[in-house]
Amino acid sequence: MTIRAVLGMLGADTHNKGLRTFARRLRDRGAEVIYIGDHNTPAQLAAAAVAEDADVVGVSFGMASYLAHCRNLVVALAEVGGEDIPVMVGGLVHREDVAALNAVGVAGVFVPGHTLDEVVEWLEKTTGKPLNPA
Ligand code: B12
Repeated sequence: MTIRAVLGMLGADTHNKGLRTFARRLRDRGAEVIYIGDHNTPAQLAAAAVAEDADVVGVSFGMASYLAHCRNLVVALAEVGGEDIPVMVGGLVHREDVAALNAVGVAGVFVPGHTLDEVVEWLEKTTGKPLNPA
């Protein structure tokens, strides 16, 4: 079984082009991608991740509101029994905020310049699953 990723935008940030592009690329590498669109609350995204039996949940930001949203997402996941589902974040994330994001419980932070190969390597290591099972 391959990696199942639930992806969605949080809050008012509609810079979804990056996440839609990432979703397609991840799908083309063999992942099962469930893309739930814009304007989600952390609770909605957490509920989708648990309902879809996700191996990872991914969010993307074009605006600098990611720290509060990510903190709330990690809390929301714990509230619905999804505390073991790792959170990854990408988009326009500043390198100097990586430590703060890790501190609120984000497992994978990908800043501009990270390659898809690096994300795939992280995903396989973090979930313990191969993207292209034989
Ligand atoms: C296109 C764009 C828009 C479009 C968005 C269209 C859409 N549907 O996405 C529109 C015109 C709607 C828009 C609106 C606004 N925008 Co705008 N926008 C941009 C712009 C020019 C490009 C962003 C983009 O699409 N890049 C292309 C994608 C493919 O790249 P990417 O996001 O980096 O994604 C790649 C990787 O990062 C990675 N990735 C992405 N997500 C994820 C997630 C995970 C988990 C992983 C692993 C990887 C990953 O994979 C992707 C593919 O390689 C940027 C400037 C810039 N050059 O970045 C400004 C920018 C993001 N916008 C900005 C602003 C201010 C706004 C507005 C507030 C403007 C206004 N006053 O109305 C509004 C806000 C709208 C809202 N509510 O969100 C600012 C944000 C500043 C900040 N960070 O605080 C920027 C940086 C411009 C600037 N220099 O000021 N915008």
